[in-house]
Amino acid sequence: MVQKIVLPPQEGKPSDVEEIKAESNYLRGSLVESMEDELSSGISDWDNRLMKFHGSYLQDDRDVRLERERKKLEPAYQFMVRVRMPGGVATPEQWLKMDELAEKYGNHTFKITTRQTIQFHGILKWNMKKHMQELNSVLFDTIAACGDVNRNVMCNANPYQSEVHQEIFEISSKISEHLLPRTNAYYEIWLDKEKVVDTQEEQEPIYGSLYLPRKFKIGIAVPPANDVDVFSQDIGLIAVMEDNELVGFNVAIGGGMGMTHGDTATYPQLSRLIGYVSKDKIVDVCEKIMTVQRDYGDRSVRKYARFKYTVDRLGLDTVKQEIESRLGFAFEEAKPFNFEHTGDRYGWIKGEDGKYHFTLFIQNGRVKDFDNYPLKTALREIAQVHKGEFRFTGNQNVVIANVGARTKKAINEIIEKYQLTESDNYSALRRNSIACVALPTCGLAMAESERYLPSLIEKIEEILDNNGLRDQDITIRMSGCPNGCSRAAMGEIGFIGKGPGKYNFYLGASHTGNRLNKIYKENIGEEEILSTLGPIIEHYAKERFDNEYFGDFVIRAGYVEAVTDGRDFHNKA
Ligand code: SRM
Ligand code: SF4
Repeated sequence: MVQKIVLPPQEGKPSDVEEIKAESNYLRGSLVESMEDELSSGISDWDNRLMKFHGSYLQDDRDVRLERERKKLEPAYQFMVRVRMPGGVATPEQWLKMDELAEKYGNHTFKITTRQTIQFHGILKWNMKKHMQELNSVLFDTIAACGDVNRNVMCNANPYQSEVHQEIFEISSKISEHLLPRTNAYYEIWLDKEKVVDTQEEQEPIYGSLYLPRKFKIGIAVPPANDVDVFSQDIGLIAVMEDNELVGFNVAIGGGMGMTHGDTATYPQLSRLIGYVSKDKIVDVCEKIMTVQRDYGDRSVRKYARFKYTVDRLGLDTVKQEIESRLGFAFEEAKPFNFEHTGDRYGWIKGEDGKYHFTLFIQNGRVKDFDNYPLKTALREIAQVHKGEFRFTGNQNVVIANVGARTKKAINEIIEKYQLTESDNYSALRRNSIACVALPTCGLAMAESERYLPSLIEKIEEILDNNGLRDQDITIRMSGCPNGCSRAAMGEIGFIGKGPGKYNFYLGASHTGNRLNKIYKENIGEEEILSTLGPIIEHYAKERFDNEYFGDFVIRAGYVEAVTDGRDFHNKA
């Protein structure tokens, strides 16, 4: 029986972003004029807010910010562009275009993100339109890759369950398409498509003219792999299989990682199960859940506007009832499932269909030609012979997927030529590491992340080696600020930037992604990180149970308390 309920109205004056959206004429604003303005390489704050809905941010190179300020120059403005890529799949042709665009307009690198897509950095305003158009020439767009809308839908990148992966991928694309904004603005501004004459007639049937109160994220996991961190999503879908066939999904709602230092009313949260639905209903289920957030999310204070706070404010049961009432049916009881890991499995694997798949570790997702490691060149050569596809993982890695036996030989030669399997020698800790972009491009970074984590891991590796733990899988994640783009609150070891060279240090998330970590030490630098972590790792080496993960051990040994509800994240023991 579906119950009708009446939710309380929202309070508070709408935030300035609500005003920008309302007056944007369905995300157009004055973006055309701003992009054509030759007086500045930047755009107004107002337009930058709208730019996000088009998958791009105005940034500046923070490495030269002070120097330019001293010289009374405007910041070194440049744009970041994020591709919309539901399920994280690109053809070799698309890869080659991205490789080319990074050279032509970007900073000669691109970044595989924690949501299975690609980001370009360093694009100058004058090149933005060409960049967008060339992306479009290989059927990529950037619509809704950022902004107060549903973002890139993640899906499991599991290479061996080929048929299920294909179906899950198709479902993630369907959800993404269904929840795309309908405005023509993107096509007019970037692709020179004909202008809609009467925009009043243009409708956003799902979003309305104010879109959502905040960003919204959906991810689909296929047990036993939780490589999309399903409990960190606004909607986490867990595939349910019967006799190796997908039958439906367990649905979890209200996860999210962001918080603000010093404000305990903000916290990372895990999504919580509300039940099971058959697969034919899943697109509708996602739409109805999202519309509850559209109608009841906080549009007044943006830091309290994510769906997780709506769920916690109204109560899980109330929100579930409201969703059921909009759907017109009730969820079935959630089905049993079991996750084993959040990380990727590297190297070659043969799929059910006889095709081969190679998962390559890409440190922090950065694709570039490093000194003595020409990774970008190697992947370009692979794309030139590859006939399958590239799949990006939520751990910032890439799967060279669907390779036939003959092409496997050619790809293997390239792998060997460029020693791409060198990462086989890395510690399991490094192979389970994620770092967000942070400096120099991220305007919100308080500390380094991507540029620092590899060297910190090198030092932790010495401790691991001394304790015989080089091959022990431990997840480690670093974010340059509390927004948590690396999902740092779900790392068995987590670091969240506090200031230059300083981090809050967290311990105790689960290896399978169903528990948050908890602060162990605040605002510490490298020396203290190592002197604190060293004895804990030593203790773990000596006293762990068979197959006990590090995250579980630190809880059993009393270093931190287990956090299974984000509202306990800040509680002191
Ligand atoms: Fe993120 C904002 C990078 C995944 C939570 N994120 C940003 C911005 C755009 C900074 C800004 O607003 O000015 C960063 C751009 C940096 C740069 O220079 O490129 C940024 N986020 C990233 C990426 C590229 C990190 C990475 O290294 O992979 C990831 C892109 C994902 C994608 O392809 O869509 C990325 N961001 C995440 C995740 C992880 C996830 O979604 O699974 C989270 C935590 C999950 C969540 O949303 O709760 C995340 N990003 C945030 C937040 C905090 C949101 C909140 O609830 O408070 C912000 C800030 C904001 O929205 O105000 C943010
Ligand atoms: Fe930037 Fe913070 Fe996200 Fe890192 S976690 S990319 S520093 S917003």
